[in-house]
Amino acid sequence: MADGTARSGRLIVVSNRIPKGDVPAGGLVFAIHEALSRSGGLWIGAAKPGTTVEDKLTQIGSGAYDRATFPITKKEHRGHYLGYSNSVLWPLFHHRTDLLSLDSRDFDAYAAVNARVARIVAATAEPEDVIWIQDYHFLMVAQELRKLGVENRIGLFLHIPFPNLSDAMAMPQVGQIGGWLAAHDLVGLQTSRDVTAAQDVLRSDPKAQILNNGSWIREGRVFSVRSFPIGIDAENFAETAARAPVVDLQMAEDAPLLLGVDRLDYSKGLVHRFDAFGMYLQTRAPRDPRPTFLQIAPVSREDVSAYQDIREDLERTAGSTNGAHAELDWTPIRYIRHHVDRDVIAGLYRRADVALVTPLADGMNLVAKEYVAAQDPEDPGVLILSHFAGAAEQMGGAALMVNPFDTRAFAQAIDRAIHMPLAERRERHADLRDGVFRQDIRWWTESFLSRLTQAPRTFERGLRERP
Ligand code: ADQ
Repeated sequence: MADGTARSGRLIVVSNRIPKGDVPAGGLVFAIHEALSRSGGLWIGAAKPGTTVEDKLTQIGSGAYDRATFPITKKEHRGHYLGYSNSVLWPLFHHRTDLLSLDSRDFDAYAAVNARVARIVAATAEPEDVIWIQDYHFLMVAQELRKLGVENRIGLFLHIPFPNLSDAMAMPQVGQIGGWLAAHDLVGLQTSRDVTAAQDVLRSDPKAQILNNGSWIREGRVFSVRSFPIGIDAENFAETAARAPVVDLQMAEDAPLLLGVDRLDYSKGLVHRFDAFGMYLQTRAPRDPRPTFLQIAPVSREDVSAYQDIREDLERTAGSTNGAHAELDWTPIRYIRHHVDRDVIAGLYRRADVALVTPLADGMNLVAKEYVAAQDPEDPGVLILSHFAGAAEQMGGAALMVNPFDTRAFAQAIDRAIHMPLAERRERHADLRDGVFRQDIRWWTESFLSRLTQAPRTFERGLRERP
């Protein structure tokens, strides 16, 4: 195998999103594309919601690997994607139980879609194929596959945080989580904090037991829960940033640029970030060059009401901060809601003096890593990072860490970042860059897949050993 993992079968990846045409660089979709390009195999994702469904894949691409979609109805999309995935699991896994919207019909749709995906995978998988399920949309697929008698190696990677036990208890299906996890051979999480949370949930499951080697056993099935912090294609991103088009931001030469790049999501802490910047503006030395904070945040999941609320909150905050501080020739906050091309973003990262990556909860946050990769090592900018980003576990030693809820301290961190001497910037950046380049996307894929392919087949042994 080109990636050094001992696999004789194909790699089958299941994810909700699947690119219909060219694969956009960056993010999860790109990571999957990278993994499959090197190993070959099959990528299965959701088709555009329609009216009728059959247990059948539609091929949408071939080459180094095949791409195919499974069908889903509009009604299922509402229940599975907008409902259970994004109005139950997403808020709950991001500590926002206040935003839960429970409806048993949504869970029924979630279970039905997961069962269909499992039937389709079962029909196509050969015994040696390795199945890799991505994210919270498909937590039940492995369990359904096991019910169908599929004994292939199955891995799950959860891109978002794992909920702590008290948050998990807000979901009616909390008692099923152990069974969902145990159907995999390997469950990958972003951080060791997530692994601890998962272990707490498993400890509350009377059927699950931890083994001496740290693996778990549940109803005769052995599985492991480990952290595999996702990375980026750092080399490629650094190159893109270095030759990115220069955008004329119409700013004074010495004016600092602060940058935020996020999907518009309540987990990203955008209102808290705007508030902290507002407080910084109130307290900054009047003789300092006037800073610009550019926030790029395209809307996402607009059909979910919590997302409409955050958009209104954000626009109100930006408006009032600008109203209080703007001058005829200066708008402190520039807020862009539409999509910006990736190479333009890479150029902005390189140009930015400070990046604000300050989520209230985040599985990892790739923007933190992209920003570091994009910097000029000779004159790097400063990463302000929230303790609540998964990235904090790897980058917390060298980034400027903030608690986004503590507005005053956050504002002080902005001031410190803007005035940080070159020697300190270089030292912090060298440390961050080393990690981002070492633990990149290839490292992530290989660590997960080699661990999965070596997972002990204890279930089979267990069966054979039975009298
Ligand atoms: P996301 O919540 O989508 O991902 P993130 O890790 O920041 O969050 O990845 C977003 C990606 O989209 C980055 O590559 C970024 O450059 C890009 N992006 C963001 N805003 C953009 C914009 N306006 N225009 C163009 N591109 C933009 C989920 C989890 C994260 C986890 C990832 C990967 O929520 O915690 O890091 O999966 O596992």
